[in-house]
This record gives sequence, C-alpha cells and structure tokens, in this order.
Amino acid sequence: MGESERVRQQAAQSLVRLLPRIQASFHSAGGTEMDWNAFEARLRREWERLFGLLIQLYGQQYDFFYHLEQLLLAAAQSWQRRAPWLKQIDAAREADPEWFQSQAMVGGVLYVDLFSGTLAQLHDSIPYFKELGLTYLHLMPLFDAPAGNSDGGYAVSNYRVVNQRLGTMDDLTALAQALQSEGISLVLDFVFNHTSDEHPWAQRAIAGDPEYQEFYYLFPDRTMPDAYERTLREIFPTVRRGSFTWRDDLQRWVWTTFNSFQWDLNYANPAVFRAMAEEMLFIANAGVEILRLDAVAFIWKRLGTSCENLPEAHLLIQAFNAIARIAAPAMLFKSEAIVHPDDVLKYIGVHECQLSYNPLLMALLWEALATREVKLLAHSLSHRFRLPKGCAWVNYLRSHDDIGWTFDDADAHYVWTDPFGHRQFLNAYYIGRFEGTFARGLPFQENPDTGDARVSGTLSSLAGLEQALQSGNEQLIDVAIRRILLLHSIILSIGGIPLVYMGDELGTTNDYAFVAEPAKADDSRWVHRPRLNQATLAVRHDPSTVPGRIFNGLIRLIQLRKSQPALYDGDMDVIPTGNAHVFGYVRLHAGRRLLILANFSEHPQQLDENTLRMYGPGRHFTDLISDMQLSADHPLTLQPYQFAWLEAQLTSSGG
Ligand code: OTU
Repeated sequence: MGESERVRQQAAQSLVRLLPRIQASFHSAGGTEMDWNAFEARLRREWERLFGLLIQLYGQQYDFFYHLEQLLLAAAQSWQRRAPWLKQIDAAREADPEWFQSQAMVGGVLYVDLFSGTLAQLHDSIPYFKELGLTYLHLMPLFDAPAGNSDGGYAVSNYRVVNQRLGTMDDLTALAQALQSEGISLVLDFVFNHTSDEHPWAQRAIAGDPEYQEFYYLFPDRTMPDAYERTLREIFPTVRRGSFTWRDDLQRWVWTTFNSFQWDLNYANPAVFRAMAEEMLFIANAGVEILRLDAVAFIWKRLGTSCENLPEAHLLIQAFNAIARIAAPAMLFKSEAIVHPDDVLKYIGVHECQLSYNPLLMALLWEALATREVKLLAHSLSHRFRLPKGCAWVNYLRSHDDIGWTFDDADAHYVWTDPFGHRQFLNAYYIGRFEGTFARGLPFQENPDTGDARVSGTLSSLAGLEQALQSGNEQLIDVAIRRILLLHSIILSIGGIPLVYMGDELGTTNDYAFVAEPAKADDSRWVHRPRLNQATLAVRHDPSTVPGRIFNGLIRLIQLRKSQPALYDGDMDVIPTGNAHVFGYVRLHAGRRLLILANFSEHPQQLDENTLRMYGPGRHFTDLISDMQLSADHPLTLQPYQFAWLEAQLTSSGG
C-alpha cells in the first residue's frame, strides 16, 4: 500500500469516528437537519484534502487527533452560527463560482477612520461607491489594535472586537449586509502571521503561561536568533535591525519580522493553527466575501532558510482554504505576497488563494512610466500573466504600502537591463533624487547595508501631479493627468479585478503632515494614506477642476470596462507593437476582441499599419476611448500618454 493510499484510508477511518460526535454537538447546539446536511456534504467533499494537509503539517504531534476533532467541532459551530443572509450568498457563490471573473467587478480600498470616521458613517458613502461602480470594498484593518502605532492596524489585539474608534462588531455586520444588498462585496484582512503584543495570547505568554508561550517564537538568549538571522532578510530595518526583539517583561527574545510589537505566530504548534482557524471563521461570519491574507510569505520558519515562501506556508494556506470551503463557502482568499514573481504565483490556485495582488504589474507600470520604454513590462508579462482557471489577479497601481521593484533579474537581463542598477535608478527616480524626474516620493526602509529601499507616495504625486500643480504649468498638469488615466486604463482592461486606492480617483497628492504625529513619523507610508478631502470630493463633477478631470476620466473608463464582454476573465496576450514606447495587448472572450494600446511617452508615437492589420482583418477599428474610427491603411499616431481600446470592425466600409 502506497503512502497516499494509507493517508486516504486513515482519513476515511477518522471521518467515520469523528462524524457522529460532530453531528451530535451540532444538533445539541440547535443546528437544523438541513444545515447539517449541507455541512456534512461539504465536509465529505473537502475532508481527504484537509486531512492530508494537516497530517503533513502536524501528523507527528502526539495530540494530532485531539486538535483535529476540536477543529471540526469549531467549524460546525461556526457554520451553525452563520447568518441566513450569508448562507444565501454561500449558495449563490457555489452555484456561480466564477462570479468574480466578471468585467463588472471593480474594487476600492480605504481606511475607515480616514475616509468616513466610523463604520456607521461609512453607510453614507455607499452612493459614492456606486457612483464609482465599485463591487468590492476592502476596508483596511479595523480590529482592536494598540493605541498609537499599530502599523495601520496590522498589529491585531483581538480578531473579534472592532477597534472602538471605528464602532462595534454589530456595526461591521450591518455594514457588510448593507454593502452586499447594493452589490458590493466586503473585503477584510486576515493578519495571521502575527498578533500585537497586546493580544490576550501574548499577554498570557508575558504572564508566564507556558501554553501561550508556545504560540510565539521565544528564545532565552541570542543563540537561535543569531542562527536564524544568518539567512533572514530584514523587512523593517529602520525600525530595528534584525528580526528579533528583546522583551524585559519576558526575559526572552521574540520573533518580530515586522515592527517590534508584532509577534510572529508559531504555526509549528497545531494549537496555533486551530486557534487562528477559529478566528478566521469568526471574521468570515461578519460578512466577508474576500479575505486578504496578509504577509503570506512569512508564516513558516525553518533554520537555514530565508523563512519566506517555504513549502509549509502553502500547506497552511491550503488547510485554511479547505476549512473556509467547509464552513464559510462564499469566502475567497486573496494572497498578499509582494515577493519574486515566481513565488507570487505559487500562492495562486483554487485550493489556495483564488485571488492575488499583482505586484509585478504594479511595479513594472511605474518602471515603464519612468523609462518611457515598455520592454521590461512587455517581456515580463508575456510569460508571467496567465493564471490557473478559476483564479484572478487583483491589479492595482498603489496600495497603502510602499512600491518595491520585485521584477525578475533574468527578465531584466533579457531586455539588456542591469537589474541592480535599474532598481537604484527607479528608487532615485521616484524619490526625487534623479534630475528631471516628474515624481515626488519618499524612501521607505532604506537599508544602509544592502542599499535596498522602497518608495512611498500617492499615485498622483508619483505620476507628476504634485510637481505640476506646484509649478502652475497647465501643460505639465495636463501631462500628469494623462499619466494617471493611462495607468488606470491598463488595470481596468488587462484582465482581473482592478483595485482603486480611494483618493486616487480625485488626484490626491502626498500629505507630509504625518511627520508631526509621533505614532506615524517613522513610517513614510503615511505620506500616501491621507484623509478624504471633502473639498476635492465636492468638485468632482466640475470638469474645469483637476479632481474633476481625473474623476470624470476614470468614471468613463470604469463604465466602458463594464460594458465590454472581451474584458471578462483574464485571457491576455502581449503583442509586439514595433514601438519601444507603446505597450499593447489583446483581450479575447466569447468571440469578442479588443486591442489595447498605451503610449508611455510624452511624445507622439506611431504604430505601423501592418501591425494594426494583424489584429483587424477588416482593416477598420473603432477606438472606444476617443469614439474615433480608424483604418489600418495608415499608420496610427498615439498622442503623448494616449491609450486606445480598439474594436475591430469586421466589415470593411472603405475599399
Ligand atoms: C503587509 O505587507 C502589510 O500590507 C503591511 O501594511 C504591514 O506592515 C505588514 O504586512 C505587516 O503586517 O512588508 O512593506 O509580502 O512585503 O507582506 C509591506 C511581503 C510588507 C511584504 C508584505 C508586507
């Protein structure tokens, strides 16, 4: 009998043993027959997979079966408590598992406090979200977190309590339901690599409870930290060197990959996996349809490795995925892996994360904007964009984080670019240390030893609007607005869910006031997390204003996206445009085809008529952006930063 056959038998036997106990507890807690049947069917469907994953991770533990049983009891209980409106969504999503592939999908992301104040006040903005066409809304971390610096909420002190400044759990659920009834899916974070040092688990560890000390990585002296650090990358070197923090109250070193108050969880301990699975299901039941898995790369550690992207990290996420399928089936995972593109891909799959940020596209769009050349963008995407069926990219231009240059070195060499020098250039360009740059940004986490750095700044400031507004030069302002719309035109058409960082739709520039707040001063990412500006919001319909020009341009693009069946799903082919400054690709779905072209330079660019003919057999196109007809009998001229969405007319009217 082979190993996998043995595991299959073991899985079947343990299910026979566990099911009656789970069922009895389900019914004694008031669960109905119908609900149990639905649960049991999904459990049976996912069981072998879940069991196989957990036995790989934790099979050596003497109390493996105890944890397994507790996990299933918790899953059943969570399902039993799941609200009827969520069970309806479960059914709808299971019947249409590709719902998120629709071209109608458009995402937005915001901080509740900076945008509206509280969760209750956010209801008033639903008409605005609908005006923008949003169907997906990511609210930045909103659970209980330390006062003062909490890494923007990424240090969670309690996954079941909303930060009291923002409201309550009831407010959150009410909002989720209100959004859902307007066709907007709620997206929240699962910050599962670490908790804050104020989380009850950390507090019990500090109080000396050995059970909870095992929830984290604690070391009595430098022996192990030194051994690990030989192969670790420093993530927040300006916070503190290395990845460990000495705690006087514990007399221990604590593993802290990020800030010193963010304690990495020890997933080698099955109790941690089980506890976090329960927290995950609790969050799911607040009405979350897409769960953003934060910092996925770091969740498993092994001595002598970088402790990033280890195989066990994937097993863990897949196990969480199986549990979600069983007890909160509507909920999808979105991977936040801002790492090498090969590693980004490994988190994406229907059994792992159905969605993923696309950090490569993000970084290379800025790269092309700085160089005015699309060779690295075109080459990289030509072989790195395709995803497995049932999965999708979340395409973004900016997030609440920094920009890092996570392209592949070999891709750079392929287009005759030195990757190290190029990253230095890009950093200099976007933090304003390069002569003639249009960008205004700040460095983030500059590492004095390696010379590494990342970039902070809002979309508009990095695209030249801040500098242009300061100069008062109308032509520069116009060019900056063109850059902003050009970038958006790509995330809205390239395939996947476009994600708008709220504020970008109004041309929000950097806010340097964060340096006056002690809790923010040391983290330059706050420069691009500004408060919603009511004055710009008020003029958004006035086409004579800068916010109005950006807003109207963007709304038009969003509406156009939604009307184009060719933009369904993520099938995308990069094409050779024959012009170093023009990025081009074809979108194809259900017999509908769009040829998308984008000029990344401030000079007019031409496209040869022969290139056009290859994509329009009838030789006639309509540009959906400008509403102009064009013919492939002549070369096409694209104005500075112009983009075109060309639909081929199959009937030739000319001759
Ligand atoms: C994430 O980012 C969050 O997006 C950040 O806001 C948090 O500070 C951090 O985790 C800790 O919770 O290092 O600079 O993928 O790039 O996970 C951002 C690797 C980060 C990291 C990413 C992390």
